[in-house]
Amino acid sequence: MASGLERFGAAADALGVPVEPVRYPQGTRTAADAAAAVGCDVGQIVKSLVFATPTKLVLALTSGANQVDTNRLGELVGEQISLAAPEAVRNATGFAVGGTPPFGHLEPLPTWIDKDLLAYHTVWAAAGTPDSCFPITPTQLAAAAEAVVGDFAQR
Ligand code: 5CA
Repeated sequence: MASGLERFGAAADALGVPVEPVRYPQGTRTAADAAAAVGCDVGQIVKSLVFATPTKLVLALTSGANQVDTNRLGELVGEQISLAAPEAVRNATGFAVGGTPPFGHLEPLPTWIDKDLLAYHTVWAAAGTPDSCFPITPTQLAAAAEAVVGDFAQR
């Protein structure tokens, strides 16, 4: 069984998105862990958060500095949302919570991206494992994830 890192690399290749993941033995399971490992602002870390509606799963690429306002994101999605169960995340994306990458999933999910991420030159997202991240420009990230830009953070 290929590791999450290998599977994400293959999925990114298949999408034609060049990625250069970096492994951090100290771990990158949370946004704070990832920011400490990478040495960047926590706001530059991309949290790939899967939410469930009554009918589907959706993905919210959220700045590590922000919490999702589920009412605001639900309005954008057009349905009520709640955080998906870890099993649902793994089944839909092929990756575990803590290492879920922002694209390259088993099934493409309707995706929104936090507008605050667009303020950075470079952001860092999980590369398929809880000890890896890769850098990408927010514009490239939005394109690769086919994400809609939205304002859904708690203010
Ligand atoms: N590797 C880091 C930085 S890229 C990372 O994946 N961060 S994350 O925020 O996208 O993933 C951790 C997130 O997983 C948490 O913010 C939380 O929303 C979610 N999570 C943690 N535990 C659970 C759980 N039991 N059920 C559903 N989601 C969970």
